[in-house]
Amino acid sequence: MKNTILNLLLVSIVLSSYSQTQVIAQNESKPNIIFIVTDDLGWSDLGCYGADLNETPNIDKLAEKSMVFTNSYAAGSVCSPTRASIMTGKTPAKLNYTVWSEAATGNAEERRLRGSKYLEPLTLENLPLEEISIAEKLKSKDYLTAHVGKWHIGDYMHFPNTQGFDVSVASSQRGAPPSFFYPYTGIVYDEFRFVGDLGMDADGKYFTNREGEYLTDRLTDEAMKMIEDAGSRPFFLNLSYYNVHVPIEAKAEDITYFKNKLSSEYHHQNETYAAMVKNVDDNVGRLLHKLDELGISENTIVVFTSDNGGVIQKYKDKVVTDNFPLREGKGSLYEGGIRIPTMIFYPKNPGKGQQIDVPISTIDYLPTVMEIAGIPNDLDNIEGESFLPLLKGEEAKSLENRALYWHFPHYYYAVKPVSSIRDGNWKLLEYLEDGHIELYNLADDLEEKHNLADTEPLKTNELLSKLRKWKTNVGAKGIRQNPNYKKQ
Ligand SMILES: [Ca+2]
Repeated sequence: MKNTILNLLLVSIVLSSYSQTQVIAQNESKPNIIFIVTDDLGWSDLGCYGADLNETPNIDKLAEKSMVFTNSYAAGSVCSPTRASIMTGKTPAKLNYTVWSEAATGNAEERRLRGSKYLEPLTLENLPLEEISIAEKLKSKDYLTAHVGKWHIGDYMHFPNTQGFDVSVASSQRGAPPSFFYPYTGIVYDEFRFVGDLGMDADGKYFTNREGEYLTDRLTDEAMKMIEDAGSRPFFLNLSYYNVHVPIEAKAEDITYFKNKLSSEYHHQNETYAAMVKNVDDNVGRLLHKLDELGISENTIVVFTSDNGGVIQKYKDKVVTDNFPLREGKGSLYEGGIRIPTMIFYPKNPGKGQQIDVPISTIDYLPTVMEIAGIPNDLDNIEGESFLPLLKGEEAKSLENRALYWHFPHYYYAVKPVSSIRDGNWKLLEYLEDGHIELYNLADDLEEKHNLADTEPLKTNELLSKLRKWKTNVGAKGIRQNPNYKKQ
């Protein structure tokens, strides 16, 4: 017995003199958690998801040791709603945060003035302070909580520090930087925009020589600094890249590389966008390398995902991306707008790149992370469900059997106000202007080409009834006739 105690003492002395960080970081009950949330990255934008022009060797390598989700959904089809769902475990409809912040209240007023036939509901532009966030929950377990990058769910009075983040760098109320190059300032829509905190180095010096610096490189630098500074504390890092949202801007040498690679055979035809994707990949590589260097990779969960589907409109006369084989893109409730690439490295049960086909949603992150960190789920009004069993390689019948819901009572390019449900392989969309219904079977029609609403009336009624019941339960706001509308 004495020998055993002596040995333990010796081991602890050796370990503590070797590296305290390493010893405590290996506390498996509190693994570090990193979310890498890209912006507008489409379902087929990564090499491991079938991209042709784009190249993502580092992310593909991460996929090889991760679980790769083939039916991962954003709870919203645009930025802010999904981001709010990640933070709270609630759907955008329940939060009444169904459109991006800038469009939330102003757009409804604008439509009223324009005399459109239907008015969008008034929705939130700030995540209410009383909402309980994933960071608040982890902070209660003594995690260091850090947000780096795009926030887009609130103004300065609703920044990450109001939602449980100890550290917040480069946050922005707006959805996109004016430029991806230093100093990240400029006029957009007649408004002066900037990305906070990046004009000053950590040593307190302003405007050092950062000419040509690219935003995503800088965010990764800041994230790596945070990881180093975390020392012995377990950390939650919400690394929220502004890539690959517009403005479509990348480094000249990367653009040249993809311009030379372009082929008319490819689905993807935008060399600058491919260069932006490459930059994300480079930075994921750097970040993972840093985890290896610090010896904490084996105790760090890494989630890589996006916030909505890829943009299929043009930016500066060039189509941004293509979500093949999925229909449509950002804003839409067809698969191209909501199905997103997602991989998770869970060190206790590392994957081998295997595909998980069970649908998951961004509403599931809060309960999943709480379960991982051993935090009792006392939140009775969230809608997400922990998918930890899937990470452990176990069955999850309740996830397989549940339905997922979306509600977008707004206009976005060709997208009209619409609600949707996915139940098993069935997917139904209800368009709110004229009430028309579409029903698809994703098992053999992933492209959503064959509307079965007329030929499958029983299934249509079943899903429609579920969808409407859900909308009533969560208090989803609809569109309404504009009393001031005058037919031209
Ligand atoms: Ca987005």
